[in-house]
Amino acid sequence: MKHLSFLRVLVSLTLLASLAAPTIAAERPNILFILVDDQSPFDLKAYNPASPLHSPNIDRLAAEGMVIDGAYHLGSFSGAVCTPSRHMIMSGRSVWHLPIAPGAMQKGLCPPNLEQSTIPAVFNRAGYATMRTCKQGNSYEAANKLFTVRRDATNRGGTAESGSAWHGERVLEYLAEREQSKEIKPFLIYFGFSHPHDERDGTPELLTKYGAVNHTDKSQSPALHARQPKLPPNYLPAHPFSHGHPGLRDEVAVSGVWERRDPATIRNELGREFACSENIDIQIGRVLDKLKAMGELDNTYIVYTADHGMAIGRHGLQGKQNLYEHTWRVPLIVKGPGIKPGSRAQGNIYLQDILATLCDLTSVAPPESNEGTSIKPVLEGKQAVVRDVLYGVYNGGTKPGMRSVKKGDWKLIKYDVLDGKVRETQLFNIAETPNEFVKEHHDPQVIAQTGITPAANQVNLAGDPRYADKLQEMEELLLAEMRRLNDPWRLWNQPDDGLKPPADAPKAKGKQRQGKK
Ligand SMILES: [Ca+2]
Repeated sequence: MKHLSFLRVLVSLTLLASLAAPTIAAERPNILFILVDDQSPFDLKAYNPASPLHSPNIDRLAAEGMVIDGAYHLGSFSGAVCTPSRHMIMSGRSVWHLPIAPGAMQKGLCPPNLEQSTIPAVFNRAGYATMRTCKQGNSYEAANKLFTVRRDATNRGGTAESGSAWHGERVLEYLAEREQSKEIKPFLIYFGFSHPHDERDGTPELLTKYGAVNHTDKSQSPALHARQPKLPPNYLPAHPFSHGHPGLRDEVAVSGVWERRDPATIRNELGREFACSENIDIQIGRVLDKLKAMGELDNTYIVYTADHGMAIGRHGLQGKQNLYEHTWRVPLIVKGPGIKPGSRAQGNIYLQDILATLCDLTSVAPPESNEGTSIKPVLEGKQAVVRDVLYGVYNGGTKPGMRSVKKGDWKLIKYDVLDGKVRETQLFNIAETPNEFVKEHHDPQVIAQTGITPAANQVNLAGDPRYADKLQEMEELLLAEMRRLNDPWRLWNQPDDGLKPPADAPKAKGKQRQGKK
């Protein structure tokens, strides 16, 4: 008798356990990975409550999920910053270990056939239905073509057919097909947009909303309009010194801006950017509504991010080829099962952590070649950060280029460009100077334009003897990170470590047209 009742208890316990644990095969979560092209986190209300951008659907994702404050991309060795960034997202590998990194394959820093270990390959093998829509080009073609369903086109126009609505339609179409065919495989949808990357041709209604026009007259600035977004707080009419990439397309040739940095041009271009970003938000809303109607929304992890940030007038820069926070950082919002609504975390994550995270959230084994770290413990509120030190590079222009390192509130940026003609160091306390103000932001003429008067300590602290020890500590951290990540260059004040710069590194040219997309 005793034995029987023990068995009965055991059976009921087993039953209870099987009810409590999700039946993995039937309920594997879906993934909706949303990637926009060129967007600063500071454009979004989730990061900058003062932003006039109307993005109710992205705001709702933030309210129902987690906002990551410290999301970064490792950087680029090319003016086309999109390209390495998208390789890192797809493969989980760090910047100098990518198949396209200068010298990486020759030095054995990247395994062959890496595309077989990227997001679509991994999730196809795991039994997911994979679908992608995104821009074409400046991406990772070998990986892109592994999605089972692929609907790519570069759409940056101001109509439904030529703009972001086209990408939204492709996802809606795919979801409708799944309904029709009664597809039971969970999905991984890579929902990419071609905007707000220039040309930022918004729809007429949204351009009007932000007081902007699709300005095409290079000979003059567009008109100022009260509805245009205000100048960014760290606006400058010019960067204080050369960024080291002469003729860089994004800094001299973007239609509507060119080399102009006057307030009317910058405010109009921000209006265009916001018109494009709001259109993206509308498309996200349509897809979320459809997922809800299908009963799939609650079992879907939704990740919203960008391939890198963007300057548009901040620090007198226009493009994505710098390491200030507005450009080095990316927005990152994640919603899904087990993530506390309205939560925030510092995270200290890189875009290369996406693959490992998606694998962890779906109990799929990450590929051996993965170097990213799952941020699941952060998303579950168990951990604040996945790393303490962050490294960034931009050296698509003259070498060795720019480098940054960040730890806690402290950030160092170094510039070693134009054959030694520019050697600059910036040290910021980001908690005290989140806008990375430099002495030019204290100029009364700039203050008159932005309406922002920086405090006396809100400045580059690299030359301040009170911070000499901190500067030394950050310099050492940067060198350690460069060594750890196999950065093939060294800066003027670092040991050369016996390195020879990669043979295939492009030489600085007078007029480069890199970074087209
Ligand atoms: Ca981009």
